[in-house]
Formats: sequence, structure tokens, C-alpha cells
Amino acid sequence: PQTIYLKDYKPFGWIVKDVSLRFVLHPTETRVFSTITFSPNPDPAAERRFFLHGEHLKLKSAKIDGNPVSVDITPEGLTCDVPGCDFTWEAEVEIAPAENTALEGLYMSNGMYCTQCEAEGFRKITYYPDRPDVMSTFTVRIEGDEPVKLSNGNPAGQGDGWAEWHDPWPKPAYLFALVAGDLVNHPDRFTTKSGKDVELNIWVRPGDEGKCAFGMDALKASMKWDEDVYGREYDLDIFNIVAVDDFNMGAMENKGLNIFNSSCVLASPETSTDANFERIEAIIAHEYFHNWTGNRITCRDWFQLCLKEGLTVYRDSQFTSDLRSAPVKRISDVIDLRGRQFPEDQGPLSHPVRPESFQEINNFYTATVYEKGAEVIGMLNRLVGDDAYAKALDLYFDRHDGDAATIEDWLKVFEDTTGRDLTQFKRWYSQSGTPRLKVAEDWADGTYTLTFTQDTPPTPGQPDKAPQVIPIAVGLLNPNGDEVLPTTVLEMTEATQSFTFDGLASRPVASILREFSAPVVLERDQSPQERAFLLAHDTDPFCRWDASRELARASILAMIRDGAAPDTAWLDGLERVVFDDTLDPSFRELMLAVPTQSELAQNLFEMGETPDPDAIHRAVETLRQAMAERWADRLPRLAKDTWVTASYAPNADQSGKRALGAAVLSLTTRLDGGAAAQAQYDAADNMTLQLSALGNLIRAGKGDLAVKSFYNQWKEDRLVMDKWFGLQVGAAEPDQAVEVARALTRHPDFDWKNPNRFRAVFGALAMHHAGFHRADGAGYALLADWLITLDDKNPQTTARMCSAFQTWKRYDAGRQAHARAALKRIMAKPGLSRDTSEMVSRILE
Ligand code: DPP
Ligand code: ZN
Repeated sequence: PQTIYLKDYKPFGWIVKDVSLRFVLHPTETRVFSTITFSPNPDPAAERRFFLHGEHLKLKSAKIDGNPVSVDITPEGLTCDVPGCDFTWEAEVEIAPAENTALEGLYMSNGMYCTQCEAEGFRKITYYPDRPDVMSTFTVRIEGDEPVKLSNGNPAGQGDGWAEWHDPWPKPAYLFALVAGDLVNHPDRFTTKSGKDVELNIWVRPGDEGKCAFGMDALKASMKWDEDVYGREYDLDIFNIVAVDDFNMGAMENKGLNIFNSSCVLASPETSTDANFERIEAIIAHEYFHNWTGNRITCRDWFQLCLKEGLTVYRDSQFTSDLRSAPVKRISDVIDLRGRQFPEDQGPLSHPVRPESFQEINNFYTATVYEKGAEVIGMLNRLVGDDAYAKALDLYFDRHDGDAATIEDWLKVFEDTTGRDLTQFKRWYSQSGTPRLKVAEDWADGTYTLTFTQDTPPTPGQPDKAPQVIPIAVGLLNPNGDEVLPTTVLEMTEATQSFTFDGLASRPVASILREFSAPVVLERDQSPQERAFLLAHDTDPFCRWDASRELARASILAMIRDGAAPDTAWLDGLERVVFDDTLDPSFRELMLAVPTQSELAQNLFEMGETPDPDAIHRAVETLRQAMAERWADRLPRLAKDTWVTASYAPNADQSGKRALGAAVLSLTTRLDGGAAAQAQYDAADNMTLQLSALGNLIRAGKGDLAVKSFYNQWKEDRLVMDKWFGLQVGAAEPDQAVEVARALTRHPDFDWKNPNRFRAVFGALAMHHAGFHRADGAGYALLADWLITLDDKNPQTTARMCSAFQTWKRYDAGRQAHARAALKRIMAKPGLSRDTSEMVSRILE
């Protein structure tokens, strides 16, 4: 396969002035008529070859200025001779949406036509310069019997069997969308700050109308928030969202017509958990925010993906922090970053936030581009301050509205606003790997000195790293626990750098990397007493939580290595937080959680040891059991405090209580054999309570009846059934997870071509650390079998699931041999997709 490089970028040789499309819909013979006006691009740097992307298209006719032309067709597209002046291209192609199982381009889901064009799906619809820097206005006519026919922009007329749409905002083809089917809408309206009335709709399959209200409220809240916080107003007469059951990703920000995986928009208390509600709210916001950061200002090329994704993730995290709890959101984001992005950045798939080469761009919709991309913007905001950040963003929108922009453009607005030189900061975009930050402390004559050393280990293709700019937020506490230095941002630019603090009456305790001010691994040799002190006194909720996390980690590692007992000093400190009812229940729930088994494996690996998944599992089980026994007398009271008497609402307050309640139930179940879980299961009137009860019943070995009754209650609801599939794998014993997953693949409702269902089973297996990394390799083999099967139908989802193997070199020789064999087996599959082949070869390297 061909590798594409950032350094080879050249503008397209023509400007597309207008696009007109006509679709005559048919499941296997959809005809697409395109009329495109091209004008030579005066840019001397532009490439001169007239090449239109096109894949799996049956070309029926092609004309230039009304005259038939002969074209050279390859599997990737076509070329032909064109005039040196403006001209009109007309083509007719035929495609088969019902046969499109890759879910890219125009495809069918439950009888409904829908599209996914990011990143390179439009070329499966018609011949086109399918690259984000080619922007144009679109007029779309859809012909078919489907009662609802939607596209981007504003409605431009409709009649019997047809509908027309016009999008006045120039856009790249990846933002094109079309939907047609038997759909019903949940309507609403929004008045923008300048008084423009906008029609809003969430379109769903009949029967799902009752699951739209929450998403609609989230949409209106997002529209208002983007006006209030970023000054961004909506720019069309209508905004449509459509829920689709078969979808590779979470959702897509097509201009004026967002298409969502139904799991990321449909919600009701009976069928969705609190976590689902929060995620839906965030994704609706994310896609809506893309209207400005992604659509009005798009990316010049796919290497710049983080330009829109990092910024939009950053914006949606600000939104969630504003609507819910900022500290809880921050801690949750760090858990996610350490759980998903750090392993990526420290393993064979490591790549810069702005990659410099790829074979298949779909493989770069990663935690690094999205989540580390957002962290980089958070650092920039912290370094320049909120006022300058706001000014820089205003300048960005002013200067680049309508552009296909780059990271250079983005950084320039900050340089122009603040006068800073961001040359060194830019390394965050080009250097891969997670910097390690070591701290040394010194105290002499009333002066306290912190000396930091940064070092980024080599990553694929990048043996040597230069120092990066690291904003280190620090606070100092005196021995009474009073803050003597409020949060201060130290700006580290050297490989080693010291910062001194004078005029202190006594040696302080430093709270370092407050709010997790940079995506680094902090290596701090700190005494357990000092960590316990921070757990008790730190005014920064993140550092307080992290102090406990470090103590938990140290305790579990000592249990694994030396068979030590759980650290009672830590548990004493933790107890004071968990049972402190003046603290936010969701913060207490985060405190109660211990590091994930995968994270512990990573820690051991970093210390030069070979992690044993079974030993890690046993240690965590022993610790959880010790927590349950230690607090046996106090758990019932704590459980009662989490009861919600008001009617169900998925807000931060109620969901925090239920989350703490679920954490308590999991401890209680270790003591009562599932009695409390059964009672909760029987009484549950919402999915959050029902599902946590079911999980605990399964873990207690008492789940058989509940698993059956849950199935009978929910078998008609695909999204709930995804939970049913996933939970059984996730809650299985380590030596059973593979068998449970295998048995579920034989269940009549295991529709493996549906990405949500496939991920429900295999995502849960991959997340089951001890289950997936079973010593005999059965987990690796089962996943490999299914990836080989799925690759024929859906390369994108297959490739993404391959990342389950990215940590394989952490483990012992036996496991490594099994993993290598599984990966080689995938690699050897005849006709392996470019997507999967790129992923597996990178992982194997
Ligand atoms: N651009 C999309 C998103 O992140 C990708 N699915 O919102
Ligand atoms: Zn996005």
C-alpha cells in the first residue's frame, strides 16, 4: 500500500465553484448524476494533473461542457484531458448502497439510506476531488419513494417523490450527507442571539420518538453555550440530526445534517444509563461545535485532523465542565487519557498529534489526535491565559472563516495575539510519545527549590526527542495543610530546570501538576506520608485524587510483588474522603475506584517487570475484598445516602449519587452474596440501577435468572441488548471471559455486521484485562478469528479493534508468542484491507 506524506502536500489544480447532485435512489442501482464547475487554480504550487477520486463506481457517462470525454479509470479514480479554462464536468455513476457493508459512502441501515463521508467516503458516491481543501457550494436533489429525504443546508423545494436542498456554505465533500427513509422527527426551535429562528429536528425510526427529548435539550444547550462562550452563532435555517443503527463511529458533523450512531443520541431513563446520558450530551455538543471548528474552518489536509478534533474535544470538555462538575470532568478525562492515549503513545502505534504520514487515514482517528490534541490546546490556554485565549480564538474565526487551515495557521493566531514565539510549543504537534517528568526537591534557608527533568522515550520513527514546553501548575501547602502558594503555572522549557520559592516559614509540601496541567507521566519519589497528607489536604481536587491513586497503585504493586497486605494507612485516608458527606458523591466515587488492571500492567512494564495479568487480577480482588470487609458496618448507611427520592433526572447531582451507590453495591455484593443487588434489580425503575445490579449479580455468580429476565424484557431494544452482550463478557471471571464471548457470538441476536454489537462483545473482551490476556492465548485467537471474518465486510471497524493488541509486548514470552501468532494469522489473510494491514503491521513491528 502507498504511504502519503504531509511534506508532499500540493493544492488541487482546480477550484470547484459549484456542485449539483441528483440521486435516483435504489438499493442496488442508485444513480448519481453530478454537475461540477471547475476553474483553473491560479496558485503556481498547485498540481496540474486532473484526477478525480472514485472507488467502486460504475461510470455510465462522462461529459465536459456537454461533450462525451474518454477517461482513464483506475481502482482509485480517473483522469482525463480537460480544457485550460473554466469547464463543466457531468457524470452519471451507479452504486449499490444495499451492498455497502463497509458503511462508508452511501449505504443502507435498516432500510434507510444514509452516508458517512469522512474521511474519504465521498469518492464511493461519485467522481470528485475528495480532499478537504476543495470546498464548494452544493445543491442536491433526491428522488425516491422514501417519505423523508434530507441533505445539507436549507430545504430548496419538494414534491411527489423528490426533495431538493441547497447548502450556501462552501464545504469539502467529507461534510456531504444524505438520508432517506421512513423516519419520524422530534421537532423544536431555537432563536439565535441575533434573532434568527432555526428549525431543529431529531429524526429517528418510528418507535424511537420517546428517546429524543434529552438529545434535543443538549442541542439547544450547546447552541446557547457556543454563543455565550465562543460568540459562535448557527448559520442555517435548519439543523437536523439523524439516528442510525449501523455506524462505524460515534457521530458525524455533516453541515446542517449531523448523523449519529443511535447509541450516541437516543436516550430514555428506562433504557440508558447516567453515563450514556452524559456521553450523549457531550457528543451532541461536540458535533454541533464542529459547525465552526471543522466546518466553517476546516482542515487543509488530513494530517491537520487535530486542528478540528483537538479543538472540538477541548470545547466539548469545557461545555461538560460548565454544565456539570469541572473537577469530576477533569479527573474522568485524565482516567481516559491514561487508559487509552498513554498506551497508544507508549506502544507501537505511537504517532504525533499531527502525523506526518499514513496509509489509511481512518486509522488516525485516535486518542492521540483527539484527546492529546485537546490536551495540547488546554496547555496553550493555560500558558497564554483565558483572556488571550479568547482573543486568539476571535482572531482565528475572523481570519480563517471559510478556509481549509493548518496547525501553522492555528498557532499563528496565538503568536499574533500574544507576541509569543510558539516554535518550541509546536513540538507538541510533531513529537510523539509521553514525556516523563522527574521532580527533585530541595529545602535550605527558607528557600524551597523544585528541579524538574523531562525526557521522552523513543517512539517509532523518532529516536531522539527535544525538550518541550511544559506548563506545570504547582501549589504549596504548609505542614498544617494551609495553602501558602496558590496554584501557579511554571513554564518549563529546558531539559532540566529549577524553580525557587522564597520566604517560606517551613518546608512546604508541593502539590504538582495541578488539574493535570500537561499530558506527562509525573515521576515523583514521594513518601507515603506526604501522599497521605495531600490526600487529606490538597485543595486541588485532581491532585487529591491522584495522591490516592498513587497510594493505591503502590499498595497493589506491593501486594503483587511481596504478597503484602493492603496499605491500611492509605485506606484510613481514603475512608475520610469516601465517608465525608460534605463532598460531591461523584468525586467520592472516583476516589473509591482503583487503577485499572491494564494501567497496573503498564506500570509494571515501565518498571522493567513483566506483568502477570492473573496476579494483577488477584491483587485487585484481594484489595476490593479488604475494602468491603473493612467498611462492612458503614456501607449500608453510605448506600442509603445515595438513594434518590426525586423522579429520575440524568443530572450531575443525581448521577453522582447513583455512581457512588453503584460503587458501594459492588463492595456490598462481596459480603452479602448478591442479596442487595437482587433487591436493587427487582426494584430498579431506571437502566442505571438495573444494569449495575445485573453486573453485580453476575459477578456474585447469581446472575442466571436476571440475565434471562433482562433479555426477555429488552430483546426488542438494540441499544439495551448491546449492554446485555457487553456486560456478560465484562463481568465474567478471567478464565471464563473468552468462553462467554464465544457463546455470545453464537447467540441468534449476535449481528456481527452491526458495529455496535460487534464492539459490545469484542470491545468488552479486549477491556477484560485478565480475560483477554489469558496465558493460553485463547483471547487473542478468538479476537483474531473474528477480525479476519469482519475485515471482508467492514475494514474500518476491524482496523480499529486491532488496537486491542497494541500492548502485546508488555507480556511474557508465552503470551507474546500467542499474540504474535494471532497477528500473523490476520496479516496472512488473503485480500486483507489496507486499513487492517496498516494497523497489524505497525503493531507487529
Ligand atoms: N468527525 C467525527 C467526529 O469526531 C468523526 N466521526 O466528530
Ligand atoms: Zn469530532
